[in-house]
Amino acid sequence: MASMLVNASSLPGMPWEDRPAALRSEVLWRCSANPVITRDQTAYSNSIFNSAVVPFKGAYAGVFRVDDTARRMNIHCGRSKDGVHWTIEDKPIAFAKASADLPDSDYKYDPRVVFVEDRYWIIWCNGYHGASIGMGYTYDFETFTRIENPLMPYNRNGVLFPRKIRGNFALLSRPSDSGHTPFGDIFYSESPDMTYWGRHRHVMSPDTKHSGWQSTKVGAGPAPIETSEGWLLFYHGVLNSCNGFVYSWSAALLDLDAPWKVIARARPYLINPVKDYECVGDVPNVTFPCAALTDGDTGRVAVYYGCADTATGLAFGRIDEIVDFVKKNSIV
Ligand code: BMA
Repeated sequence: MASMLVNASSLPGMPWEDRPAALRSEVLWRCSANPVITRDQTAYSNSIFNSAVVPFKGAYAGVFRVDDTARRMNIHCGRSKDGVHWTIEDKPIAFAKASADLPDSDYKYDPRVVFVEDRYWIIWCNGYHGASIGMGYTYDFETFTRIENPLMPYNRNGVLFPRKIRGNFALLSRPSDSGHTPFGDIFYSESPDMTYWGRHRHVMSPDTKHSGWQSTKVGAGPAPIETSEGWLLFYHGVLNSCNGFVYSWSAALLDLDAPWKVIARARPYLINPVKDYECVGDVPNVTFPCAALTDGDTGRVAVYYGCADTATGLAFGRIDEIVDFVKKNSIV
């Protein structure tokens, strides 16, 4: 039986293009309008990439990584009617602090947005004595509240699951160093209250044996997508070439009740930097997924990914075909 989305809403108007006939064997294909978000779309932006979007009130809202022309990293709110054309605010999000003694952020980047229970949670890489994970929420994309950093430095790629697991909020993250981190495994943690995190479990390491593209480090991308075959996790993998890091991405399936158990994990990448806008920019050869939209009726998925740390692209696919690809090409 074909794999199906579970707990997925209908999203008939989500961004979509059919697979071009010339790309018969590609599991994911790029939007013809890529990059859909360009570097100078706000007044003072140097680049807009590695950003997160969600369906919101019949349209779309998002939190965008915007590096400004002083090369300060911050996150901005944006809105779109169709998920492709975006209006992004010129100023960064002004978070209210949930408690007066919450330390300031030195910077914010690589946001994810995930609706869990009653609100939209925002997770980002937060500057606090180096790279750390930051956390906040909004109900309406008008006012935003920041809560305690869930984990100690150094860490990046914090990604929430869209529902509680074993009665707890569940988070993926990737402990790191404070520089460009030549290593990186994905870990899983749980919290009863979004403040105290524990029950840490290892999920996956880089793979040096079967697939070069993910041989240096791996990190979770968009929020895991619930399917009948397990949590579908898009994740990025990094290869260390003679010219520096190359960021590609692919997918894995995690156990629904014990998501630290990897059921299947693809050997080949799904998207690798090949287009000009993925290979040329502030950091060449980077594709970095941070958000996905799905339609529960058709099984369509649209993934937003950063391109060369400069702009944002969209790729399309079908959940059943992606799950099949991961299972047929699994290294687990
Ligand atoms: C990572 C993060 C990402 C970035 C990537 C490639 O460490 O900084 O934001 O896309 O490097 O430069």
